[in-house]
Amino acid sequence: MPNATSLDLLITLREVLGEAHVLTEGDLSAYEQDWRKRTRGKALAVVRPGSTQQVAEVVKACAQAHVSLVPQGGNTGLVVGGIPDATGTQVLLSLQRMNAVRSLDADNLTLTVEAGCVLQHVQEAAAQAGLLFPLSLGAEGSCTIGGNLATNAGGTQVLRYGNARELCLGLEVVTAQGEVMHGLSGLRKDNTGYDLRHLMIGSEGTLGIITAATMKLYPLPAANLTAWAAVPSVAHAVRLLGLAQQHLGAGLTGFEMMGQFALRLVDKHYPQLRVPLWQEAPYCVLLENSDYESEAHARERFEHLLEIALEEGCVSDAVVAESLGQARNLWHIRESITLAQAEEGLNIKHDISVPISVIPDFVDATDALLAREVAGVRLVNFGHLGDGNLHYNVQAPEGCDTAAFLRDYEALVNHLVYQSVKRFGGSISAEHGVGSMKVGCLPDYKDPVALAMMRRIKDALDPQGLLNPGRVLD
Ligand code: FAD
Ligand code: 2HG
Ligand code: ZN
Repeated sequence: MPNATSLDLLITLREVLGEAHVLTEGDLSAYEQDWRKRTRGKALAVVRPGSTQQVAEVVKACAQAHVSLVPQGGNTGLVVGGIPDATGTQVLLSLQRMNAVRSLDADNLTLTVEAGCVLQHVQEAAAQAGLLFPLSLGAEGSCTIGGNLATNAGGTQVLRYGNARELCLGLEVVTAQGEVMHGLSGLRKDNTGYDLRHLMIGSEGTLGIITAATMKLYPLPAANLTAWAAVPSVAHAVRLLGLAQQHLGAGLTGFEMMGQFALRLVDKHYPQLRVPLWQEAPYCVLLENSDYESEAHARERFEHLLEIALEEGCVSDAVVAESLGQARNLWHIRESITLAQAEEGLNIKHDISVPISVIPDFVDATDALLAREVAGVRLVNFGHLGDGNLHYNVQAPEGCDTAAFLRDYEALVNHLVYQSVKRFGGSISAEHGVGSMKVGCLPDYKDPVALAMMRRIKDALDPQGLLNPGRVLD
């Protein structure tokens, strides 16, 4: 039951946004439940501002009432960072109505979009101008550019174009005090002090609310070549990566590795996708080359690489996509692993990174450790090998009660995997962020001085602790 202050706040929010955009009743599960259906929160209200000015007024009203705010884009985050907690006291601020493309500057190769713009629409706006916006991930049909920046999303083209961070030139941000920071610069060089853009990117809604961004565009490549290769081991996949880098140079755009069990789940739940070669090898690799030279020349080089890899034995078999449609199907298979895992049941996710050179040893050691400590565990190992970033995921033993498995084993599995990551010099989160799922164990794996600096930054920018409390820092 909202108290008097909350009721006053709701009145103010309705004055600012209009009745229709302050939701307190009906089915709010799209905003209150996380994508993995692991947690359900309860908001005091879901507010849907339509402009930066409205966001600023909402933040000011909440700050005055000492009510905390949770920013949300497409709600596809995987670490329970963008839904309200269960208290019914937080305001869920959805950016979805702020979805305009503000401008495109073809000469400057930049695009300025509002935070709630769906990633796929950003890609389409670039394509309509004959340009490329390269950020690409499985959730692109519903995640937003604001969410991508708030989580510093990676995806499948990081090898060549970098994370969301590398693609961002400027931000417009509403601060915890409700001021607007106007930083929508299309400048590639600007050394006038601290780069606050980089503080906001990856801050998961805890330092400010991103309302718009200026992003980099690229010329469209003339040729894209995609291959799917069966490899005898993780070590062979790493060797193939080295060969691909040597032969394709900067043209190597994506390099994804997928374990046999991950592909078996796709085959089981989506047989119509016809997963190639998955029964032939413990791992498959999906690699892409994009080039500005002619298709024929690029294809010659790509096929030469695969011949060498076959000769050297680091590939046992391979198929090359003959058309854009075939290439899209191969990527679709890769991007269906997350959904196939969800179909199979609740699971434990990891988005760890280790130096590429130690990935084979990391996988061998961690596979053995988990097999010994958690009988029957099924490993769904796949991810962005080219970036040293694996989704070293864990599915409950066949036929067991998944909720009971998570209750009894999730903490142990996380501990074993994270300790292994630490031994191999890695990070416990390379992609999805900390959210509320990893907040408790961050102090065990983050440098204490860095963590203390993070706390001081949070205190300085959000002294009331109103922006997404309990996420990233507890
Ligand atoms: P939300 O889920 O709404 O929010 C995520 C976080 O950002 C929350 O902490 C939220 O408070 C904050 N936030 C959202 N918008 C704003 C804003 N405007 N200002 C400040 N804070 C904000 N991630 C990857 O990195 N790589 C992948 O390849 C990848 N693949 C995925 C595939 C699937 C099928 C799914 C479901 C998720 C995947 N993700 C991946 C995870 C996820 O991080 C991304 O989907 C995306 O970046 C989240 O965007 P969103 O708009 O849905 O954000
Ligand atoms: C991907 O790379 C995403 O497909 C999701 O980051 C990973 O489901 C996952 O664990
Ligand atoms: Zn990923």
